[in-house]
Amino acid sequence: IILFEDLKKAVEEDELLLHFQPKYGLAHNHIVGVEALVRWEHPEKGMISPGEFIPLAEESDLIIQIGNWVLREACHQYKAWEQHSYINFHLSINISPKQFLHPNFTDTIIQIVEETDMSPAKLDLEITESLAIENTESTIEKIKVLKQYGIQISMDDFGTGYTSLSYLSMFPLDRIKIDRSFIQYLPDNQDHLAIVQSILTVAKNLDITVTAEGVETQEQVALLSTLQCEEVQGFYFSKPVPAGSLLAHWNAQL
Ligand code: G
Ligand code: G
Ligand code: MN
Ligand code: NA
Repeated sequence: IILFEDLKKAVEEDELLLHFQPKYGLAHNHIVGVEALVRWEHPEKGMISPGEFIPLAEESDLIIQIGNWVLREACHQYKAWEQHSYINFHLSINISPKQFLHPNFTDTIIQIVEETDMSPAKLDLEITESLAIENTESTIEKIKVLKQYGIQISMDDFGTGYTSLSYLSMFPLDRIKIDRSFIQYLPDNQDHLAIVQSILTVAKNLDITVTAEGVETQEQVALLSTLQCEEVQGFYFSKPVPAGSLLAHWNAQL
């Protein structure tokens, strides 16, 4: 069992770290983006998954502190990669709904981008569908401010949050990530195939890039390629890895 006090201490004592999972462009099989994923290296319990501690953090303002730490750390890492190598991919950060809804959200993001000298055009924020349903107006406003500044916006885990495809036209999104629950039973599941095809058709018409998440097999890669899905991410290509391994993956393809 994880205690709130332990998590608070972990944030203060620098026990959090980031792993990075690459996202590939299907056309050329190159890394087009990397997603930062937080981990907690507990001194006794070992590596703890964000699936366990993010929900706990979301019960208080600790999620704001963790979210800001993740963004700052990821931007610093991106700048460090840039110094070691020519890189050309974007950096994706998961944003919790509570973090997004905070009144200072856009100001804080812009402040961290400036402080770390991150290029806004290389930054991509992954938001969730629930924001679209419950806070439509203010969500659109915030997305517009960020996009005006040059930052990309993706909708994560698309298809799980009960938004309809028509929501996509209301939000100025750069990308949607199809939830892995619609990918994992491909190519066999005909219902999921129909859903994925519909998402791809609508997204294409709206000029929104699509990433398929949770790609684990060669058959799925072949199918998604036939369907002209632009981007893929999943264990078939790479698990989330430490920063050094990520750069090695990138350099290996140059
Ligand atoms: O990496 P893993 O599969 O264990 O991630 C589990 C969940 O935690 C995923 O839903 C992922 O989006 C979320 N997550 C990982 N890192 C972060 C983060 O930095 N911020 C937020 N809000 N969620 C994260
Ligand atoms: O909610 P979000 O999409 O941000 O969650 C990302 C998490 O999904 C990552 O932390 C990673 O551990 C997990 N993940 C990524 N690719 C795969 C995959 O191919 N299969 C499975 N089962 N999980 C994956
Ligand atoms: Mn994500
Ligand atoms: Na996702």
